[in-house]
Amino acid sequence: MKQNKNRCLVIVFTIGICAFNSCSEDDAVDEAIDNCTEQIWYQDLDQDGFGNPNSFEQSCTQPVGYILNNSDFDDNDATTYPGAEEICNDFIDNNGNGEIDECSLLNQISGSWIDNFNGVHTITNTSITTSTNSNAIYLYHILETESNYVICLNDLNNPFNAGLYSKFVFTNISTNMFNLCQSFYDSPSQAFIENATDTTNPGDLDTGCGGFSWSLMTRN
Ligand SMILES: [Ca+2]
Ligand SMILES: [Ca+2]
Ligand SMILES: [Ca+2]
Ligand SMILES: [Ca+2]
Repeated sequence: MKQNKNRCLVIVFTIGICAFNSCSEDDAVDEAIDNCTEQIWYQDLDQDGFGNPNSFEQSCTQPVGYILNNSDFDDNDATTYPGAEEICNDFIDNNGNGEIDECSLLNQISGSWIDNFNGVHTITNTSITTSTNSNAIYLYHILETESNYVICLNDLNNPFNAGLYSKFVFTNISTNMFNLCQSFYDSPSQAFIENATDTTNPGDLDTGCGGFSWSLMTRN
């Protein structure tokens, strides 16, 4: 914590001495006193625009590195402040709501990914598009999102199983990779998948996807 300097009090003290000594203050000092409105300025060490409530100075003018805001709860990390976007998988409570990495599934897996067979997968909030290494393109419309899977309607133009329903299960999600298993691909309805037993096994990446291996997806 920095020790504050009360500049106004210094000026007043100086004037007091001058009055005692019958000296006269010039107009500039009088004006400085009149215009001095002190404020409390808070240090913003990480420069995220939010100040440290425990480190402040009182001054008429803004000290370098100090701001009026005092709501930063970690002034050594520019990714943390009230209202910050929660960054997934960094093990930090970025927005200070008491929850660490509270990210939705789609928040974590949105983007472009490439699988271990060179297929490219583009995931948005509403769809999964997969282009295989044989250039076939599959589009799946996301109908339901849970913590580790989505249920989709297969697009009517898909090369196979058009208009039927799929389930994609995700595991080992990190910033730059995850494992994926399409555990259902030709189901007659969304309800059918919801009521069916999913036999995927995230503990067995080699054969835990219906006897096949889970796809390893890395950020494209
Ligand atoms: Ca700050
Ligand atoms: Ca901060
Ligand atoms: Ca949080
Ligand atoms: Ca976080």
